[in-house]
Amino acid sequence: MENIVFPQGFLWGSATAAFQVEGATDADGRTDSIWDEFCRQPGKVVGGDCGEPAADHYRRFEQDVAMMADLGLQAYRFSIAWPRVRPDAGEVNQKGLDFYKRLIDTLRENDITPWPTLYHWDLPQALEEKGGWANRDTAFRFADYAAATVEALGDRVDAWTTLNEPWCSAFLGYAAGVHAPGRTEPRAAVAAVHHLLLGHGLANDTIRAASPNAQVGITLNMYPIIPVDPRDPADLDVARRLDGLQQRIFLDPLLKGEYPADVVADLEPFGFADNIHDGDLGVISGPMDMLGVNYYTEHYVSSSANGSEPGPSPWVGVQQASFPVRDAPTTDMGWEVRPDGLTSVLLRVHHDYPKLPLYITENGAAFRDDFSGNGAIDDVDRTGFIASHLRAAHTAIMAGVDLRGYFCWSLLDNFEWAEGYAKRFGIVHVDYDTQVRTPKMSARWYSRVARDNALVSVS
Ligand code: IFM
Repeated sequence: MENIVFPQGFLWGSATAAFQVEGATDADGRTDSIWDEFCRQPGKVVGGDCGEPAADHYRRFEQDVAMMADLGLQAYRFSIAWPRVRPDAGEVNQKGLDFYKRLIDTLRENDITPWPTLYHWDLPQALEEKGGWANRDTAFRFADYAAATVEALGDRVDAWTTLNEPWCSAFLGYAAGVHAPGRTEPRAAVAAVHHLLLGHGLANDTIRAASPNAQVGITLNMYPIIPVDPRDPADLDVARRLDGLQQRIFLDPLLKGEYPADVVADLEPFGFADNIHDGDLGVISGPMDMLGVNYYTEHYVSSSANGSEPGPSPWVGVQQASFPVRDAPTTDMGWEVRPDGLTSVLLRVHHDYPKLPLYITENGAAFRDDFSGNGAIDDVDRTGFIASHLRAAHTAIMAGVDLRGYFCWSLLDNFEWAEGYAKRFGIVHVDYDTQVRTPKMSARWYSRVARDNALVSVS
């Protein structure tokens, strides 16, 4: 038996996001998001199936909350769909807010802490038609949406997250074009970075004014970026640039009140600095109570194209980077299993930035799941993945990192964006034809970890 005990009060949860699980895309006044529109375009999403019925969570949330309670989960991280609350980015839609009221009340009745995120990539399509995140006005519309949401739900919520993984929204959506809205415009991508951060800052102010006792934070996806040859200046430079665009372009303005000078210089050809108005950095760097860290793998990068081909780079201005393949186990996403990288990112934030409480708001893995003869899914690989990452998180805590909780991604199998429904991240299996839920072995094991507040042997 391992003896890995987490600090008292450590929060154990699981996570989902609205468009990935809810379904009911035209119920109760919801209108299109950029993902509804993106999904209609042929070839954008594997399998072509998108928001319907997903895991039908909109209609089955009571059953799902009961399942979380059975599993002993203490918190549920979910996202609120902007196109439900302000359809077409227009007037407030009471029916949309009522859904989240019911969800939150059901969670609280079951002693599960609601942990909502305001934006997990589902921008109202009506705003994309006005320029999307490349348009500065979208940041202000986001603050309006945040204000309406907090006014309606603030008496029930103690922890708010503004944005999930703004890197994906900006670079995958506006530069690489592999996520909605599918644009391949580097100038728009770097404008989107700044406007997402501005939206965060404006929403942060709004939430703090309306709900002074609530904690407010943002969630970033973090990866150690490792040069293949640390003696090769070209590899080192690629790693610096990618780290700048992936991590520091978000962490520095949020936590230090300035953009990194090298990144601003790298992005000069794309007019990045032109987006920054006087006073913006003060708004962006407003006080925060916590930082969410999403961790999946490391990035191993080279300046030469040996290894994997560079391909269309979502990392603006780093066209020469390649991502060689190392000899390591990978998940069904093709991502290397690298638990030590989680310790590294937590230590990095701890050492390089002003200290604030951290939460792992996503960590988990897609693997191919098979039912065994007795109808169970013995997902040894996913269980092992989570166990190894919890060990890595614990190592960071022992080194002094103020890590307060862990949310496994994901509670339910769901819509994995451009990969469609083929990739399964859930600790609970969803049969998309019948909507039957089957907790996998990882769910039963994770349930014990949450109840014991300690890592128990994988068996
Ligand atoms: O499914 C996504 C989630 O929406 C955001 N973080 C990464 C997950 C796995 O790709």
